[in-house]
This record gives sequence, structure tokens and C-alpha cells, in this order.
Amino acid sequence: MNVITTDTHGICEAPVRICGCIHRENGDPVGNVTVELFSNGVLIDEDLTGADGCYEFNDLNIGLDYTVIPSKIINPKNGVDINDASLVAQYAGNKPSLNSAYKIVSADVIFDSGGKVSVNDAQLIARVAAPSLPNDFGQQPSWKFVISEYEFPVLPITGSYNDNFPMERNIFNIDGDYCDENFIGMKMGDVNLSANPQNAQGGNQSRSLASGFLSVDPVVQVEDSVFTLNIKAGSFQGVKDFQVGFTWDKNQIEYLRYSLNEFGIPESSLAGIIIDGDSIAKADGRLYLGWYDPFFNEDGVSLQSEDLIAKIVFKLKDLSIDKLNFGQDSTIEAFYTNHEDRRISVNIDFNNIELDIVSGTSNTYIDRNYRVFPTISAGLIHVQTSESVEYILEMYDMNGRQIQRELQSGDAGIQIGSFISGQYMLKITEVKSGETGTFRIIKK
Ligand SMILES: [Ca+2]
Ligand SMILES: [Ca+2]
Repeated sequence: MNVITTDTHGICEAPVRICGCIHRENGDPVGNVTVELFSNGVLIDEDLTGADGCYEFNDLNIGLDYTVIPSKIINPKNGVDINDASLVAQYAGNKPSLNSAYKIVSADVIFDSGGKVSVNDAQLIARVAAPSLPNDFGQQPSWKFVISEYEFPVLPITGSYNDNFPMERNIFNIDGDYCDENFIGMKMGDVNLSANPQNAQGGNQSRSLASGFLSVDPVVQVEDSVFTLNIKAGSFQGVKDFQVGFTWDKNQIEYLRYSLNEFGIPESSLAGIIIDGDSIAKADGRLYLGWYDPFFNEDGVSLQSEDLIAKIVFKLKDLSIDKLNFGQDSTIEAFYTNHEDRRISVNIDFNNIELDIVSGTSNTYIDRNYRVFPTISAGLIHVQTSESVEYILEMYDMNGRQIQRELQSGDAGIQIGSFISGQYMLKITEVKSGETGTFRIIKK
């Protein structure tokens, strides 16, 4: 027996599909994109792209209208570093450093009036690159998407698109499968395509085998618990930008301040320096240093070995500490970009820093007129004075036993190289005035 059915309402027509894939401009698939499907303005389904960047909606009804909208708001810092800020700053300075409309969209993280890629965009990108500073772009999402076949109009340099591009796909009166509904993903702030398009965290930075390094003085002087760490260049050749991060044990030392050296380039170019906020550095025990050359010298800036980059000033929390736990901040990639736009990884050599410690006196007269400090080579305590009068230097060990006594005038040095390790007291007594002051010295 044959049963003949007649479908007059389309109810039993085969269901149709909408699908597509999302890539970056370089062809890398973008995972973890939430793709929403609307029908007649109502959200009816959503999908998450996988490692292939693709999404799919099945069992859709012929004759209805559909809208597909991708979004990805996670991990705004993904792929954002100082090199992005440098490239955006160059573009804002009329250099053709961004070679696609997608990169211009990624660069425009602040909608300036008039629609521009400006130095404000570069500065926000640099701040987002710092690990503890604003971790998103405020008004802008982490990623934006444009339908893949859209051709952006050509803009005058420094111009921007201000979101004037199609971000969603509309299919009206669907009459079959639509499986070429593709998008291009643009990671905000990442104009050199270093973001890992798959995962929420991290980036797939292409590391160069070459490396540069930073160093610090192996022996640092501590006066009244305060000491300065000099961050020096090792081999930095043709630098266009760099970023590094330092960590320390905040139970050992307290961060006080930093200062920067202009390493042979005009001081105004330090505008390119971004450093993590003081309060954050104190709380976290870490500091981020990022720099780009605001003059965009084609050859970059070459630093000589031992050139000073920055001074960071700390206070020891306990004078008995003899070994500092400094390290490299592993949450950010340490690199510099050279004049060939190669990314050179940077290692920081903390060299088992040794401390030479002198703590102070409470006598304001002595404080004002005498300065006591160890020498870098250790073994010698130096006394400097603005007075030319006679004074008595006495050294006591921790049991209060006098082990040295001498009459001095002017600057003096005391050999402590043969002393056993431990605490000592240096007493200064000015002969004429009778003023005295004491300094605690720790011999390592
Ligand atoms: Ca802008
Ligand atoms: Ca990047």
C-alpha cells in the first residue's frame, strides 16, 4: 500500500545549515569565539569555535531570516606588547608601519574625535602591555570581526574606520545551506599578529635564536637600608623597542622609586618609557619596563655593554639579609625589536647580588657632616666628611669589644677585609665639638 503525503506548509523540508570559519588576516584560525545565531531578532543558538576556527548551526528552517554575530572578549592582553605600541606610534607619526586595514582596526583602541590612529592609541596599548596596568581596552572589546569578503576603503595615513564595517552576517529567507559565512578576526592592540588566536592566555611569539641580555652590579652598596640596583645593557644593537619585567621578594625589600637613563639619546625620547605604577610594583614585588623610540630612528638605538638603562631604588626590610631573590618576570616576554624588525629575546643576569651594608646614625650633626659607605670591591669602609677637623674612628664588634681606634682628619678608609662576618659598630667622635655618631656595619 502506498501512502502519499503532500507537504503544503514546508514543515517536512530538509533542515538547512549555516556555518563558516574565522581566521586572522594571516590565515590562523581563531578559536574560542562565541558565535550567536539570531532569528527575527531573537537569540536562538550559539556555538564556540574550536581549534579550526569554525562554527556550525544545524536544523534551521527554510524561509526564515538569520543573523550571525561573532564575539570574543577574553584575555585583552593576549599578544599585546611594546612592539605593538611602537608600530602604532609610528603609524600615528605618518610612517606606513601598518600594512592592512585589519591592523588599523586593531590599532584604533581609542576612538579619538575625527577618527584617527593617534599616539593616544599607542599609549593605551603600551599600558595594556604592562602586566599590572589596565588589563583591557575600556570601551573596546578584546577582538573585533569583519565579514571575510569585505574590502575596506583605503584611508589616508593615520585615519581609522571607527567600526564602520560589517560585523555580522544576515541571511534573509534562507533557501539552502550557507556554509561560507566566514569572518576575519582582529585582536585589538595586536598589530604584529603575535596573539595566540586559539587560547585565552599567552601568545605564540616567534622567538629569535639571537638574544640580548641585561645585567646588574654584582655588588651593591646599602646605606641606611637603601640601595640602588643599576639595570645595564648587555648586547642591545639597533633597538627600536624593548620590554622586560623584574620580580623581587617583597618580604625582603621594599620598592621605593626608579629613575631612567637616556642612554645617549635625547631625554625627551623617554616619552616612550612605560613603567608599572609604583603602588602596584610595591604590592606585587614586580616592575615592568617598556620602551620604544618615539623618533623611529631607522637604525634603532645601539647600546654599549654596561650602558645604564634604569636605576631602581629599594629599601632592605632586614639588614641581616645577605642574598636577594631577584628574578625575571615570567608573565611577560622579555625582548627587544631590532632595526630589521627581528624580535630578540632578552635574558636578565642577576648574578647573585651581594650586599655591602652600612646603616646610619641618629646624630643630625654627624649625619650632616659625615658619610659612611662601603666600596664596591668590598673590604673597605669609606668615611667622607665636609669638615677638616680631627675625629676619632672606633670600631666595635657585636660584643661591644673595641677592635680598632684611630685619629683621623678629612676622608678616611677602614680595612675590614680581615674581619669575620657579622655586625660591627663604627663610632665617630669629633675631637673639637665632642659630637658622636654611630654606624652599624654588616660584614658579609
Ligand atoms: Ca584612535
Ligand atoms: Ca603583538
